[in-house]
Amino acid sequence: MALLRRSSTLLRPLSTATTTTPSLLRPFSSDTTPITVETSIPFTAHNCDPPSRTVETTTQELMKFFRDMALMRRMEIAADSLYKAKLIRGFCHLYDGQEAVAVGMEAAITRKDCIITAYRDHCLFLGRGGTLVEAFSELMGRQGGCSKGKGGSMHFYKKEGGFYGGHGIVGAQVPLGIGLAFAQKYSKEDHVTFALYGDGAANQGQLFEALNMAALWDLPAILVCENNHYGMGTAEWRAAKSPSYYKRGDYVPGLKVDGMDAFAVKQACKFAKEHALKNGPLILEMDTYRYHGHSMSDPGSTYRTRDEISGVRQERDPIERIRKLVLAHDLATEKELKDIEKEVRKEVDDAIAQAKESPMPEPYELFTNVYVKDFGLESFGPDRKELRTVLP
Ligand SMILES: Cc1ncc(C[n+]2csc(CCOP(=O)(O)OP(=O)(O)O)c2C)c(N)n1
Ligand SMILES: [Mg+2]
Repeated sequence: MALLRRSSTLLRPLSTATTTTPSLLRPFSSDTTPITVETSIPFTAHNCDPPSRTVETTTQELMKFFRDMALMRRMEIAADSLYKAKLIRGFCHLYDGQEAVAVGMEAAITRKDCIITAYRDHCLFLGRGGTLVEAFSELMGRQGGCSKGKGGSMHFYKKEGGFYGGHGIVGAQVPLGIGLAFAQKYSKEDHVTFALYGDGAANQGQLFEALNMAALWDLPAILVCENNHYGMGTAEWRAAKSPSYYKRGDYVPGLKVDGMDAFAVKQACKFAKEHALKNGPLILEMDTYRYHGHSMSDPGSTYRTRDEISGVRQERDPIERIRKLVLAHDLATEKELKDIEKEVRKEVDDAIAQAKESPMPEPYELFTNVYVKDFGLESFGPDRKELRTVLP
């Protein structure tokens, strides 16, 4: 009963996606005429004034949001099938439902800004400019993967795109993210780091220790709590005395954001970047939801009701929100949107076919990139014949 009572707040009508400027039918790929949209609900702020609900966009951006999220969704559904076909092994955590966080954040920042996250990392990698072929190759443990097939689902990485992983130890990416923000400040760069973590990680001590240092040194760090309301099978209210994660920084300001609304995410991230560069850290709590279970070994239906999942799909789905906006503005027809989804499906299928052609890593790769070269310890050679250890 308690689960049902608490989770009913997850539902919020998609119909609240209102628009304020009328528009005409336009070719969507390049139309940059300004359109104004309003976020689903107002932001709730802690220790700061919230940004406006009114967000500037264009046809081009709306269509990009639709396409990018449709691509991410399709990639995750395909990963589910590949896992069941045993072409992906090991851990695999899917992001479908949470796509608006990835696309909204990207729309507000540049690739010079850093993102670091936990193991639910496939879609964030795509957002940072990673390709589908690199993603599927990594998932299937192939050489063509973004981590040369040696990391798998939890360890996607793209340094040149400002993406620092992909981490399997819950919460450990947050202090690393604060380190990235320290480096940005130290190098006098005008860039920030977004360190993402889940509601399950939000109660860990290391998070508060890192936040304290970030606040002491006014580091350009944004802590993004992706609150999908469950840490594995544990509902947030069973794990946190205060699940108002945007307030948990106490002296650090925070903002609660509808993480199912890409425009709310964009607005919040823009606000957070400006704030962090001027004043230091900030917490963004993204109210979001994952449709899949925690990982591929969790059917995801024992600790929550099917009605809850289908209710969120119907009322708050991030892709459907954009579809509704596009149709309300007559920016594209239903058929054109369906065609985009078809195109995306083909793109995913082609990428999988290409990834399957990529060979498995060579055995000697087992020991490369494990230790920093010439820094204490160096090991290589799977037959151990060449094993060499250098102590400092
Ligand atoms: C230090 C540590 N403890 C426990 C685990 C096992 N574990 C993996 S994910 C997870 C739950 C995390 O939930 P949350 O932070 O809400 O992220 P979500 O999976 O919902 O995105 C746990 C306990 C781990 N990987 N690392
Ligand atoms: Mg969670």
